[in-house]
Amino acid sequence: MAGEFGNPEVIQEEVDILLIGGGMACCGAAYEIMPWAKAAEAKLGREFKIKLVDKAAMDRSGAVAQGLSAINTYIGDAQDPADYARMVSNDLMGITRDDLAYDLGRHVDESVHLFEEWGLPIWKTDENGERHDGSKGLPALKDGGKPVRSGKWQIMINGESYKWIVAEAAKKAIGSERIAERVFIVKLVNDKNDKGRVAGAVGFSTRDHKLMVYKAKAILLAAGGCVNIFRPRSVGEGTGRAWYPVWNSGSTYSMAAEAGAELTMMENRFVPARFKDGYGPVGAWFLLFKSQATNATGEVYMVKNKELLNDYPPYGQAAVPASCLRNHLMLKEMKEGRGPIWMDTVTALAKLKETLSPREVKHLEAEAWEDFLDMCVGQCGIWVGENVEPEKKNSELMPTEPYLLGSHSGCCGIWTSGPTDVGAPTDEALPGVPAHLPKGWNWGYRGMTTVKGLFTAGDGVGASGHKFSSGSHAEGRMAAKSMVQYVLDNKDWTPELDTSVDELVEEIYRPVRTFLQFKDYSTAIDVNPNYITPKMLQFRLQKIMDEYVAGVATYYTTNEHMLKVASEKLDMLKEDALKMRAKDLHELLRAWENYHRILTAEAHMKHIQFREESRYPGFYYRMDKNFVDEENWHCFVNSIYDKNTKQWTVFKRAHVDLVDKSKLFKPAAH
Ligand code: SFD
Ligand code: AMP
Repeated sequence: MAGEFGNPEVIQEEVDILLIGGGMACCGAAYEIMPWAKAAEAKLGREFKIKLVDKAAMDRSGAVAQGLSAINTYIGDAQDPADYARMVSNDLMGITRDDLAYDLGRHVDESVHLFEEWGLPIWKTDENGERHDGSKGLPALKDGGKPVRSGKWQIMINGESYKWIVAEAAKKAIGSERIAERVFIVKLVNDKNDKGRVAGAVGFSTRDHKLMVYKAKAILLAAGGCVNIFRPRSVGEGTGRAWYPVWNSGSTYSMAAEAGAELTMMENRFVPARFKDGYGPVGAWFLLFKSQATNATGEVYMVKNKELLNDYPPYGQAAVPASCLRNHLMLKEMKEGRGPIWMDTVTALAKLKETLSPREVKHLEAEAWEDFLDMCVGQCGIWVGENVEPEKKNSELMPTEPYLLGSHSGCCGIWTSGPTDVGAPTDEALPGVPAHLPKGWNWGYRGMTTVKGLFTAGDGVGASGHKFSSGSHAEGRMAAKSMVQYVLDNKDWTPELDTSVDELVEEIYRPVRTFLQFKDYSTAIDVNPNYITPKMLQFRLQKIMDEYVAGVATYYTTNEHMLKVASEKLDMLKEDALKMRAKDLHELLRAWENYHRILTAEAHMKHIQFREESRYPGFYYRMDKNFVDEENWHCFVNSIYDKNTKQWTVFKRAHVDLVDKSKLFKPAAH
């Protein structure tokens, strides 16, 4: 029976593996999975069933929707995966999982080589050292072609169609019959007989009146990071603009938490320095164009304020200060009234003209625009609207509102099982698990969360970071392989949902029922004492987070008292969230996105409350504990949510360095 509004058709499907998301990580998983699944079929003696569901259309879904101008993680032959693990650790203030970073470092280049094979143009340097964009036809990276490095880890691409290219390969690999686009997953369902295991997921179509109930033996939850829990700088006429994609709504963290998965480092956030109002990324400007950022009077704050780096680990020794510390030095200028902050594009481009050939200069001037046209077209709109020619007029920089993510320069996410063959032997190993990683870092399947059968990748994997697009793809591939193994190891187990389908339908359609029940009570559809619109609820969440949990309103500051107020207000918001209305499928999507955002925001707040120090100055400050306390807080902060009691348990986990970090430090001055 075809569904109708308020009375959806219920579609039930049973698969071996469900992939939630169609972004970089799930595209990696989709590409990788088929050969392993085919091999598994021989052992199972039946078809291996796979389904990928994405809330949007894969060609342009997720963070890479608009494209990108650089691949930020390519190891190459001048560095090794241990160097990469060091860089990740340094940028995230010393608390990351070396096993995860190292493992990613040794696999990521293969994904980049595949992108090139699929048609992504990668910039190259020729035998004379001249740079060419991807159209020149120089040898492929895998055949010894030399990439144009913007920075030590980043390579330049012509990447407007990056996502399209990666999605095409993923779709071709698993086939369109295994893909459901525009299906929003609302929640995971645990197993009836084992609460610590995942057994399925439910969602709804954002186009048709259909509700989907999937049973699965293993699930990859890779639905991106979380945007729009803080009031954005862009309000009013600018509403909707953000740097990270607004459709990353915390589904990964909230659904994992509700299923009982242990989260890690949810106090971490990313506050990127960006071109003001258009949110244009700065990487190419700092690294490729060698531009500098200054205060209002032209002073370079990274030089002027460098003493501030001595207050925080590694106490001024890092060759490249962590992203949060770069913000910290910038914020001093802003807070003390020496803003605005300028990206000195004029000097940077003039200097490049002194050393490059005329052809390269022309190319770079075009790249100044193409950098944004490829990945953040709104920034070009701002430049055009404000008569900015970067070779003639500098642009303002601004730290943005906070975003939660685990794949870019942030490390919040889910605690996952590490690789099985990395790390020094330790006598702390679990019985039956090879002695190689600290206790609690590996339980057999790479990328599995602490919930059996639930895997994650990309923004979902916490305590690592700096994977970016390429690393997220690689991590999805690794998860695919171990999920197939997990299914094989559990071949006699059949998932059973712990909640009835009727109850699930009732819950998911509650905002629709609320609307239908009360819509005629008032004459103005948005004004009604019986319900709240998702848009208004989102404003409320953003106001709480902005004003009490260290958003832009307070220059990223908070304290224990403000957090207590936030906690009370979030509790009331959660009560009111049950009264959200959905007047159509679009609002139903918005309602459930909000629900995911609220739980993610709560996790963030609880973790900041628990960590009694300011580990990430420049990203947030607990003014009552405005220091880094290496003695007591050089540790992971992890949490588990209980969906029945709605309580969080937050706790410490020991941090262990597996890679020697001293190589990061500057040579001693003589
Ligand atoms: O310039 C549901 N990123 C950059 N990476 C680079 O390699 N180079 C760059 O240049 C980078 N920069 C950059 C980047 C991102 C953005 C937005 C800009 C600039 C402007 C970061 C990468 O893009 C990022 O690390 C990866 O994409 C992360 O991959 P992944 O797979 O973890 O997330 P995703 O790609 O966003 O995909 C999420 C998917 O989930 C879907 N989804 N589906 C079903 N149900 C739900 N409930 C769902 N919720 C979400 C989404 O539709 C999507 O398919 S720069 O700044 O440095
Ligand atoms: P962004 O455009 O800010 O997202 O940065 C892209 C890449 O460049 C990331 O790997 C950043 O860590 C790196 N990056 C950006 N700015 C700087 C900087 N000033 N110094 C060193 N690395 C940077």
